[in-house]
Amino acid sequence: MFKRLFGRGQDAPRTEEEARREEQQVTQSLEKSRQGIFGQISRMFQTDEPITDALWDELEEALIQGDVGLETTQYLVSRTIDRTNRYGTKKAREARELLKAEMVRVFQDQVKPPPSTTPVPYVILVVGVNGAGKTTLIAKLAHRYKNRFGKRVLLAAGDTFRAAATEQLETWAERAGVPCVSLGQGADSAAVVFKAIDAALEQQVEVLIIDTAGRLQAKYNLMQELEKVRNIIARKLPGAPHEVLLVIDATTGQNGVLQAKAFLKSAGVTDVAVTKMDGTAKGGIAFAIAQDIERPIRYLGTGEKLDDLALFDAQAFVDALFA
Ligand SMILES: Nc1nc2c(ncn2[C@@H]2O[C@H](COP(=O)(O)OP(=O)(O)O)[C@@H](O)[C@H]2O)c(=O)[nH]1
Ligand SMILES: [Mg+2]
Repeated sequence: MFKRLFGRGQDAPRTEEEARREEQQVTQSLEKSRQGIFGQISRMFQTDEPITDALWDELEEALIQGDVGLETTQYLVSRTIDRTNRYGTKKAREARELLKAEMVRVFQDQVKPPPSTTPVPYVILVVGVNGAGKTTLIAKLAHRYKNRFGKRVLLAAGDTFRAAATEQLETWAERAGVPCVSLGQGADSAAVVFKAIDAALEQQVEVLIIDTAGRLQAKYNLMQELEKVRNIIARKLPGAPHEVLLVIDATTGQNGVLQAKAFLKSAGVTDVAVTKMDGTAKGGIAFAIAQDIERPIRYLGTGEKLDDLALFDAQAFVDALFA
């Protein structure tokens, strides 16, 4: 199960032990979801009761309550009904695995094949609204690349808008033991990126991770700025950024997904990270994200510490919801 990773970049290889540890983190972070709606769904499909229309209605209602979203819910329910009809499934218990398989498929529809080579420096641009968890995720990624894979990592404090944003990244960089390029608050974020790429080339950095601003009050300008930053990166380093990671806070629900959609075009999003899974009972938001954003979910944030990061594995995620 752990071999089927969405690995792009240099973070793909995991030992069995690492995979197991991350699976435990995910299972723990979904505790609230299991106590809520998903536990209820799991129990609905644990009985030997015959399958009835009422069961499907109940499932539909529960999935919507679990923040799976209307469209994805209807898709999941109708596909599961089709399968049970096709296989002549009679008992609720027997439909459980069929439902889970359809849930896994929602995520796998977005999987892309990994590239054959990894560029150096591998540039990751991290985008998302304020408070989504960008800076924390960058610290976790830096920690992961450096300490688990021994990569030379550099951070760039591209969120020059918010007071203390650069200091926050610098503090995290120190904790993760990686250098950080910063020009302070109010600096031109393009200048930060320029300097960071020069430094990356000079110091033979393998992974450059760039933080960005996320203020939505001036949405139009933010998108313009992200586009500008992306163009500057591309001009300085053809082919970069190699990964544009959109960070979405799971606790913001459907509204958060809607906000996140604004980034797709301007930022050229390639992948998604879902943070604060540990802080919500509505883990179902991940399905809505996969279907609405139409990008693979690469990471789950499972807490506030450097280690609280898991590679997203569709099967492990669904198993954890039903555990
Ligand atoms: N519980 C929990 N909190 C998180 C997670 N990721 C980030 N946070 C918290 O969310 C808040 C905002 O994070 P930050 O990285 O500053 O967001 P940014 O504005 O997008 O850079 C901070 O208090 C973080 O500690 C997570 O996976 N779980
Ligand atoms: Mg930040």
